[in-house]
Amino acid sequence: MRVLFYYRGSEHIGVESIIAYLKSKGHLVELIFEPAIGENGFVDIPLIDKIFYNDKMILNKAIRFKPDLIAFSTITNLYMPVKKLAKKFKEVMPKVPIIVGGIHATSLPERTIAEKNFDMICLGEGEHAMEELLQRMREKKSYTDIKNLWVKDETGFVHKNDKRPVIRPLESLPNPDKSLFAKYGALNSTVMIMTTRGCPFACTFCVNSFRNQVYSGEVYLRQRSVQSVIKDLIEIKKTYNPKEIRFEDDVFAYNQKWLNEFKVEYPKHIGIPFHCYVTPSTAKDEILAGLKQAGCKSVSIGIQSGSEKIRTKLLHRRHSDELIIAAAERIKKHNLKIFAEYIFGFPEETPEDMWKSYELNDKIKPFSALSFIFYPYPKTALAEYSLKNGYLTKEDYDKVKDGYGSYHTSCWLDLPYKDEVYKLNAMLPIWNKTPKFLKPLLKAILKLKYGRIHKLIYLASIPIMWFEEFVARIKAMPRMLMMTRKALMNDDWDMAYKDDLEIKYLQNQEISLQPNTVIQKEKDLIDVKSIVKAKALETIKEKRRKNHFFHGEIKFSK
Ligand code: B12
Ligand code: SF4
Repeated sequence: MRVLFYYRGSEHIGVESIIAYLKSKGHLVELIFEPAIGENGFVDIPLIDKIFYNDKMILNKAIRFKPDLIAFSTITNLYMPVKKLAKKFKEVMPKVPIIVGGIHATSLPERTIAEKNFDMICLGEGEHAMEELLQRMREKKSYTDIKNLWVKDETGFVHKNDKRPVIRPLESLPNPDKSLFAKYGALNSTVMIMTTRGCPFACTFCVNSFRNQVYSGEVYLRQRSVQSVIKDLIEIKKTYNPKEIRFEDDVFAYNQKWLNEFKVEYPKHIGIPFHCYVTPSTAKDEILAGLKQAGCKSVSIGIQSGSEKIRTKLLHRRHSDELIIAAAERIKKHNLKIFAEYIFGFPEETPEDMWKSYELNDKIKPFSALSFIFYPYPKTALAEYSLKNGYLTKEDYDKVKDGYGSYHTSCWLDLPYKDEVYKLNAMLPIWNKTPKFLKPLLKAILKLKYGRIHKLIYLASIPIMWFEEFVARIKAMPRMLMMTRKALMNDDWDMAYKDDLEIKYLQNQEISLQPNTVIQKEKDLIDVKSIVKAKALETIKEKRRKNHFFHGEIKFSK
């Protein structure tokens, strides 16, 4: 079958994984990618992209590909452009079904499937559900009962199917296929990879607070074996020759045993400097020493708030100030650069709490401080808390659910100190780089009413946060735009592609009907073996669940 994916803004590891899986099952997959350089959450200048490519080129490419299925992936902040493009695709190809997956559809299934141009949505992992869907489409069978999918039928009724167990082991999937993103120039000198799915923690502002609860009967967190990661990286190194690797795992190398193997294998086979994420509680001496030995040059660490009260009571991050300061000292001792991340504008946060972030940052002295504004991502525990406690109006939550604004620019909560949120968010990166004797000047600017000067300082701070990365990205932009134009105008898919199985099926319909008949007959028999197997599996699952860090519903304490 012919599947056309759409994504914008950056490469997407989840989509790359589905692409690889579908290709391995013999489907023809194509991608339309938009760099959307002018709409990156900081600035909104779509003209930058329009000079190089436009919707007409996108639609023409889609029509030429003749897809059997159009597949969108979306996070909340991309929902609007996805909705708009789906409408255009439906206008020119009304018979081609459209499926939408990703964290947005997973968090807000009712709202997403209600959109008239979407025929199906996928909740959770897409590899197996997509393959089953294509298989059914290929065999001209009904596909309204596929697990993980919600499917609209001809009457408009939505079939809401159960969820599948999470994919385990992750090595049962092929390595993510980056080639379609690469032809659009979406990969630059830094290449991203993930070794896990999920996070051992469940901070209330993060998508994991909601996802861990949806999968509360089983452990969502899974890790690929070192062997499989290294094999993947060897290919990446050979094909894309990156200067740096970014491990995008929510928390990297929290598992000492895994790291002990990785720290030997990575330098032996890969040897490219890398960046990854740690938390104040996982940044232990032994872990950091392992990371350094492996070739790590820098780490991001989420501090989120300088106020211990906000961190522990509201964010469910059990990190005392001392623990954070000690973790930062250890990271520096191991000669790793620190990128510290903060969020301003939490419910209940006072200007004094916010100022504590500046004070704590002064103690940590990171290489770079990155700051964001709290964005109440749908269904996260803290978004729901904000709504319940009057910090977020229903109307504004609806705007968030449509993806308006960004965590760089929008404070959606009704806070008495909104200006302080904007000011303190805008100035932290510069504050971090300013020598002590100049800090009184910044303090004076912070005392001014929020205005242009703070916005200007924020814009100026973007390159300061990570200068090398900023320069690399700016340099990569023209190439990315040119490559996008070229990829949209040239068709390089396999023109001779024939769906062999579909042809076989059409010639001899019994091929796929036979197994069904057998299942029908066996239905009434009691299969003792499979009952025993299911029980054993349940016991293993329960044990895994008990050993996991996160055990159920989040309870907020005042
Ligand atoms: C890696 C990562 C990035 C990377 C790469 C992007 C990517 N998604 O690969 C970078 C650094 C570029 C990035 C950027 C941003 N990110 Co980000 N990112 C992540 C992270 C840590 C992992 C995503 C991932 O690859 N997971 C592993 C894959 C396998 O899972 P998956 O993406 O969910 O995909 C599976 C399913 O969702 C499903 N699926 C996905 N798409 C589709 C499509 C179809 C048709 C089907 C059937 C199924 C399906 O199948 C996939 C495979 O099983 C998540 C946090 C998290 N743990 O999920 C945040 C996260 C996705 N990011 C987030 C955000 C906000 C952003 C930014 C907007 C931040 C910013 N800078 O402004 C940008 C947006 C850039 C962009 N255009 O995508 C939010 C989104 C929240 C929300 N509700 O929308 C998350 C959830 C983090 C958070 N705050 O909680 N991100
Ligand atoms: S540690 Fe990071 S990724 Fe994990 S739940 Fe907390 S904020 Fe989310």
